[in-house]
Amino acid sequence: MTAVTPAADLAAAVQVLDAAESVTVLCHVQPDADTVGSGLALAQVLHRRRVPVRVSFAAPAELPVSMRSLPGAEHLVPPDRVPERVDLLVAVDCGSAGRLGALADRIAGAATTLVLDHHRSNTCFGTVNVVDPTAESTTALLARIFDAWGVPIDRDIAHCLFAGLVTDTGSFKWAGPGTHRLAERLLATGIDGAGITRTLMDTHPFGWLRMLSRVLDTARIDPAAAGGAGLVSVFVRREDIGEVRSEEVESVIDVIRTTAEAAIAVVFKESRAMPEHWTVSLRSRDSAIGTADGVDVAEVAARLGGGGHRYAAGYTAAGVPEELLAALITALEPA
Ligand SMILES: [Mn+2]
Repeated sequence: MTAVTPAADLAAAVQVLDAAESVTVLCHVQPDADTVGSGLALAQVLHRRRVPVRVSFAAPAELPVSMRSLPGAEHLVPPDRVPERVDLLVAVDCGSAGRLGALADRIAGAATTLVLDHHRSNTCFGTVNVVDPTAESTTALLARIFDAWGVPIDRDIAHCLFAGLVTDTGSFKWAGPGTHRLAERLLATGIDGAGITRTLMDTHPFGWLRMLSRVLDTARIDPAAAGGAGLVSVFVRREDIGEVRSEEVESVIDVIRTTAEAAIAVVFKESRAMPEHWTVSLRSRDSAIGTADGVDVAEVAARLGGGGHRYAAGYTAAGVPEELLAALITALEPA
């Protein structure tokens, strides 16, 4: 059966958006194409309705290069241009207030906070929370909200929505009933789906190959981890990153998680600015097709202070590699 967002949730979102006199949309730190696509799609809709709107994210300072061709980028402002007091604040694709980074303090100064998200671990930190874990992406949830609102989805908005859909489904590898129907509808507006996908997911500078070879050389496997499910792990240290973009670092997990001998994959990514501070990406796979009985990494990440989805989650940590790996292996032990 096709997943459906409860009509009451959609109506609640529409009511808040429709009543807003000005809107500040916040994306999560280290933004991906789902949070930025959601932010820019919503900004374009509001702008056309003559509602003043700005979109921002706390870090890094620049929008990742792969997302710069997304329509609506003119609505982006640096975080220091987000005032202390705002009318309606909309957080897109953020499972918790912490995902807003330094902009999380703007919630206190917002008349209303609307949370639009699809992370199962969402803490519902808004005044109004529309959280649908059955949505493939936050942009898919937005498509449902736009429909409930009577907003037409044209080519520019479809481009942003498709960006989130194609990336969060891993190029439609994790598609569910209805996913392709939404993709078909977005493609029918005339967007270049192959071009958008290539720009966002399949384009890396030559330096990526060198970075990969250094990093992959350090990969290790722990077959006994997670009660025998197996863990493959990699550390991306500051000196490995060199000049490559954040997109290149984020792509490492997609190579690691293909390891046959491990049901769980982890990549520890060291901060460029702060030595021994790491963001951690966790992936789990179904143990068999259609069984959905793989390890729930959202639960594991939550135990370590993070969150996410059943098969893709993350957290942050500080320390030396051996300690971080040991802490994760402990957290992976079956209860
Ligand atoms: Mn997402």
